[in-house]
Amino acid sequence: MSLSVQEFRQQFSDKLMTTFGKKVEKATPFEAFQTVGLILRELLNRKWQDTKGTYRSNSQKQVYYFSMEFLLGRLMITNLLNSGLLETCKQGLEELGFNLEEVLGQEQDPGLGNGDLGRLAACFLDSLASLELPGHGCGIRYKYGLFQQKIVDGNQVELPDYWLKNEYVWETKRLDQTVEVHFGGEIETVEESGRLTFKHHHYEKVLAVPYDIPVSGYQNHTVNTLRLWSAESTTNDFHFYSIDRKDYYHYLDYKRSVEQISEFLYPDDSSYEGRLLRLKQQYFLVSAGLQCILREFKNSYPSVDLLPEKIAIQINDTHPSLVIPELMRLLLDQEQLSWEKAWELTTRTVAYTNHTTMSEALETWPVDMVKTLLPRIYMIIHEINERFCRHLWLAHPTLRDEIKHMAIISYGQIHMAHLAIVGSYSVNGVAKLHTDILKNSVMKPFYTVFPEKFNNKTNGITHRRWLLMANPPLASLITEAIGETWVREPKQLITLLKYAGDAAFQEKIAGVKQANKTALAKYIQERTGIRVDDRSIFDVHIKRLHGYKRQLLNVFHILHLYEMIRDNPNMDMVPRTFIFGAKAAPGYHFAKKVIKLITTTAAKIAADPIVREKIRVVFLENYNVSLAEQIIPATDVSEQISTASKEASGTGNMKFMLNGAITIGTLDGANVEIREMVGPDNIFTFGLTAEDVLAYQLSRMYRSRDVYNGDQRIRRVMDQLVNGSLSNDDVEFKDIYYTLLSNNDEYFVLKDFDSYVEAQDLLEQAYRQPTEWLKKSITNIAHSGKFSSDRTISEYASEIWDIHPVTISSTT
Ligand code: 26Y
Repeated sequence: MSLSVQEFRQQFSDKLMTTFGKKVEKATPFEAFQTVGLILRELLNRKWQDTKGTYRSNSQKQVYYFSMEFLLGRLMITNLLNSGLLETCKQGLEELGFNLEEVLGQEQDPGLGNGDLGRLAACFLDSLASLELPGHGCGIRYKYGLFQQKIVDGNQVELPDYWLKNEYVWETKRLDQTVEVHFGGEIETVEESGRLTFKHHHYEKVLAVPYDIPVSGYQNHTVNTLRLWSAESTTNDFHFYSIDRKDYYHYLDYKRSVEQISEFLYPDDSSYEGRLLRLKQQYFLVSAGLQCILREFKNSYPSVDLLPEKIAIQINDTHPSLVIPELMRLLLDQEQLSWEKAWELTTRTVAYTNHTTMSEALETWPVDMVKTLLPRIYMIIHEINERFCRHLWLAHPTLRDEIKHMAIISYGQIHMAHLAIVGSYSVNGVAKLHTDILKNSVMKPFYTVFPEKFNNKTNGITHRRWLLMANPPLASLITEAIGETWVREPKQLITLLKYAGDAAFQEKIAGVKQANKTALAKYIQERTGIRVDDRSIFDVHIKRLHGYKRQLLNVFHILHLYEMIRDNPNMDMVPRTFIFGAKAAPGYHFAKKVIKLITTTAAKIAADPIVREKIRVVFLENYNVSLAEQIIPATDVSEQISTASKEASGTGNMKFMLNGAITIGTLDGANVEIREMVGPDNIFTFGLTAEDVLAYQLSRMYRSRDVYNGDQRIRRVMDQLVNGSLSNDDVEFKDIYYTLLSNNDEYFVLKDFDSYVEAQDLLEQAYRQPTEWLKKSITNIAHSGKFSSDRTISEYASEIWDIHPVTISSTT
């Protein structure tokens, strides 16, 4: 649907008047934003209807991506670009006296995710719609997203993220699609005409109300659905006006407890705690989502036997793994199928993606908790476990010693990853190395039993958001050189290789990077008051704060440079700006100390007239999707320095290379595949390999203290933590110090220090050769096509889901 600038202006002033009762001259930027949103929604609604209609009439197989997190970022720019209205809107708004950037800036980031796993889900939705694939998201509409981070006196302070305070223009409440979810109570088993039936009594009833967000594809007619569930109370079961008002007070308690369910997103990432409320959230999502899918399915198909032919359910980590027993429950108790039939349908419908091998992130729920909260679900899990263990005993006698490690229920805990593997037809890791670790070490016995289930799907990112939208000057430059097919077929970026050594093209690339750096420098100054040298190397480390991601290693390198510059103020080095952005889980003490260490180091350097000429450290608060979009286009060096084997994939690494940054990284996650693509000359790798790390963990032969004793540079750096030179409070950084020395440095920071410093030196030398550096940069961009989520999603579609593109026919 195309709209002329004239028509846009007309619609804008009409909508503004009908919605806000205002004339254009009086509208605030926020009202302008809402108004554009409403115009777009009307356009999207038509396509949305057409998409649903086409899927229905074609009896199309559809996939549902279940995830506790969707980190969408702003949607206005995506929707404008996808509808082909960006230019029209920009011009129209300008003519009306608004600035597009300012209007776009009004949109709140819906922070419905922690980090990579949630952002991956959002990239997947974009690729599904852009590839015209029938696939939808299913999640929770948290009232409060991930906390807003403020830095106060160098420390992280968390503030609530009430992202819904202004009406969210993209969502539509679908009251008519409400379903009930039941918690607690007891199960009565009765025999009815030769069949056991299970009656649920005295349960707590929760209403699940869906809010739908349209997911538009890039300049096509597809609009898929992201359905987010909100928990609401029912009023029907209470006598509000009873004489003693007892019922009314009960109602208030009940209402509070229900609304808690979709109140907030848990701010933990990679560290798991078995909290009752989180279990409630998980079941709420799963039960609401499945009931709704099944209801729609039964309206379209004669028999649930067709389920696996028509529907695939992908679970994003184990967080929604209760889909397995819940689907069993619906098929057994509601559809009256036999156990065998229900199990066959379930295990041919559900597929599981694993995102971590770290034991502290693997979910287990206490049996007692599940039994009390979800009594029927517990019975079903118990039965699945019995049958699985019996099968192992009979069919895999060589694994008899392993059974206790493979059981779904053991030592009073339910192991969700085991449940997910047993109950699904596909188990995938998110990068080659990660999948290999799953197969050969962490999930090895399961791989022996179900080799056919395991497969790899290396992650990807949507290059439309992360290049076309986040870095328009670079996108234009690429299009000028190789045409615009790369936008739909990112693999075409490879044709840029022929310009890698082209002086004129290099100069243009350098110009774009410089302009982006200047813009970021300006932004940093506005936000923090810090003036950074936009000619220095922009060295960026942005991601969640976690021990294994080793922000600490980066800080140690900075503190080492500090010492070197103090020793030799005339040291010849290229000035560098180290930029950090990271949120720490509120209860993660160590991570918060690392933030304090970064901010303290930043302050110390800023106060030192000699050192600050050469290095600067900036910590940008409240790192989120929108901030990433500002930083990544301006980055020279991408820090991807996790302890090898710990980062399943990473996706930031891909966003940086797509924007021409050079990676300094370990051979971990998708870094390994990036290196394979660009070749060892175009990436700086260092440190222990995953194999080394796993071997050290087994042999327990690593002694961090020996490294400390043997390397004077490390001693000098570490001594700064405790000798008062960083902080007057001499206990401030003691915990970090002892984690590394007394607790033996779980993440091998000291062990990798030397090779990190060496890699940083090599990198600096390379940077001094602009022609070579630009060649590397262009080579990285050229090879980034492989890391588009379009590639990832095409693989899921053909190898796991068996879904196919469908062109949406217009009914209007
Ligand atoms: C159980 C709960 C506390 C929990 C919540 C969130 C546990 C884990 C998470 C999030 C995990 C996560 O973000 N994992 C990341 O998944 C990415 C997408 O596949 C990978 O790129 C990344 O390496 C991995 O750490």
